[in-house]
Amino acid sequence: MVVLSQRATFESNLYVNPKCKPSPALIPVIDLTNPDAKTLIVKACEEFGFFKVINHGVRPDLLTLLEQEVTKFFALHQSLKDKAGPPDPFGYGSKRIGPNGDVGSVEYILLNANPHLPSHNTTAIFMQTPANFREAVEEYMEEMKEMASKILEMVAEELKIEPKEKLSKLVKVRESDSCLRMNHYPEKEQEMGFGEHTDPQLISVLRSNETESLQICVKDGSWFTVPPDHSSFFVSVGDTLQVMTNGRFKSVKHRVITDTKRSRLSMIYFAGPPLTEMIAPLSCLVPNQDDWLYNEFTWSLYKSSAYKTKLGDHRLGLFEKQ
Ligand code: GA4
Repeated sequence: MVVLSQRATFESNLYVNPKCKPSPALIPVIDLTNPDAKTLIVKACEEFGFFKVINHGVRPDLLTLLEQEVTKFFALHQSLKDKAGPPDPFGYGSKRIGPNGDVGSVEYILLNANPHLPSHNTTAIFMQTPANFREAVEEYMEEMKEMASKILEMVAEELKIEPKEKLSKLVKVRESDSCLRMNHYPEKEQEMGFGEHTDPQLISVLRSNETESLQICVKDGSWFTVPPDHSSFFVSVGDTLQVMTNGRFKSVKHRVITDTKRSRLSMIYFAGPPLTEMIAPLSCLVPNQDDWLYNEFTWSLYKSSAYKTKLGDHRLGLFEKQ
């Protein structure tokens, strides 16, 4: 099944590009219960680095509860929210994105999704929120971990990666370095909410309300608006999976533009490997190291290098083989 999406009328600098002809992009829709899902996922990762997931099995009441609680949090007085910031990188942040001067029309909460780390759930932000919010966040993180692992397992099966848990276990293990981001973009004349970037992790699982704000960049460099779908999830390929597949999958460039009609709420789970994990093209996919497009690195090194970059930088550049 495919969905027709709209060509974005805005380029990164927010000026209308008169050369943009309206031509539709096709965003693959993957039904997780479809026996062909793994083949379709791999095709989507190769063509777009992006797809939509339906029949995901996540309880709608959990999603509603979480959304209500997050909405309540963002509705608090600014001085209260600021007590949970500035982000380091976890915590509450407003307008500033990352440590290197990027700004956007957004406020957010970034949480560590590893329940085994001492900092987990003890951050100021968490201690100030009601217990049912904290429980919903915990449960949501578990659901997202499950979904991300399931998708990675399907990828491994389709690509005949042995053992088939090779990718999924990076997310499932106790040491997995994943995080959860909740973003609130105020309703506004079209402005950059979150500038163009790729995600550094393996894959990201996104859910949002019905705002026409998310845009992805396709192979020919043109931007398309992703038609929103409140009941589905959207999955994007991150830099780490691009490296492990030696560029067969591409991490998708994306950005968020504020919606003129309503504010946008989004939640993204970034599925990352353990900090000590060595990232390199998988030898079962690319047996000859001479064919590797990237030098190997630990996730910890890539992450610290990523945090020294600006949002729109080509982060993998430093790790590409000459
Ligand atoms: C992009 C993906 C995730 O939102 C994030 C972001 C992180 C941050 O907001 O602190 C970064 C950005 C993201 C990549 C480059 C650096 C780090 C902001 C920034 C300028 C949480 C992540 O892991 O990388």
